Amino acid sequence: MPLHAPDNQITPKEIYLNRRQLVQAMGIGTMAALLPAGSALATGDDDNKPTPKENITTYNNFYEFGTDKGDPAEQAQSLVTSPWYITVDGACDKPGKLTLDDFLSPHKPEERVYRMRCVEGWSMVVPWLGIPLGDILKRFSPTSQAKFVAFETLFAPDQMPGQKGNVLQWPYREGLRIDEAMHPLTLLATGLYGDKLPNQNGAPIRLVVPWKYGFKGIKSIVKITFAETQPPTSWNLYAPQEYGFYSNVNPKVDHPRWSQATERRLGEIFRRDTLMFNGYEDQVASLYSGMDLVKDF
Ligand SMILES: Nc1nc2c(c(=O)[nH]1)N[C@H]1C(S)=C(S)[C@@H](COP(=O)(O)O)O[C@H]1N2
Ligand SMILES: [Mo]
Repeated sequence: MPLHAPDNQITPKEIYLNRRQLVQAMGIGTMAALLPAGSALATGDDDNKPTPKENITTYNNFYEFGTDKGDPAEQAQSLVTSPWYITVDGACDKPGKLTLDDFLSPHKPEERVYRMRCVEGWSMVVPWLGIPLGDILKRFSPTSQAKFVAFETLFAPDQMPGQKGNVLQWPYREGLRIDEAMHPLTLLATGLYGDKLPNQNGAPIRLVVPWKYGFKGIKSIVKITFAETQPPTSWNLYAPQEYGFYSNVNPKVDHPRWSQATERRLGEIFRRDTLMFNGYEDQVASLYSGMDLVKDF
């Protein structure tokens, strides 16, 4: 079965917790809203209401710990997150190998509530704790040759049982163009809901890029490289026709196996329309002016 499948799981728990939503929908005669993609119902005021922590920490993609949504919460407790080292190298004047404390000091994580959207068609609103990636990258004095930034997750099959198989090429890799990496919305997250990052969400440090599909948000990062050319990424290596390098949230560019027009918030029943750049169009569209977003998907 190919990794990543269209989201169609509404759990009995979610229906139970959302009887209000169901009753409202029945009241206006739209039981059909349960079914077709494209019939988004939930919009408006609740757009940025944080998703319950329970959903954020039990419905995960972290294939190093298994391919089922519940696997990371169960299995990632074996990940040793302290001590933790991050190597920063490549096209920069001050490369270094740092501990997490070195990395974060003197920066202080701040709270940022972001909408997040998985390519599978589920979404959530996460109160992250994080530091703008650009603030951290500047400390390493990238040179004018640094056109991209490449990231790698820990490779440790003894701690990450999924790495004993080869569903993806390990270590997990991701990349951004340098202007995307420097954009003030882009974070290195160290926590959520005011607490440190749970292992299943990518402890101790992971990338958060809210206008891109979730898989760009590489977890448990151990290496950051300033690159002169576009770096290889795990999902693009796995299925280049399904996952481009940019992977901007775009309801008009369908995944070859399913529509990207709508999404379902974790903890909710009804689907909502997906917005261009996940609703961050005003902030990020200028990064892509002049690009063909169908070709560079
Ligand atoms: N190392 C690593 N990072 C990863 C993944 C992964 O499998 N391994 N999955 C990605 C995908 S597909 C998504 S949708 C998000 C999910 O993040 P969350 O579980 O914190 O919601 O993590 C991304 N980062
Ligand atoms: Mo995803």
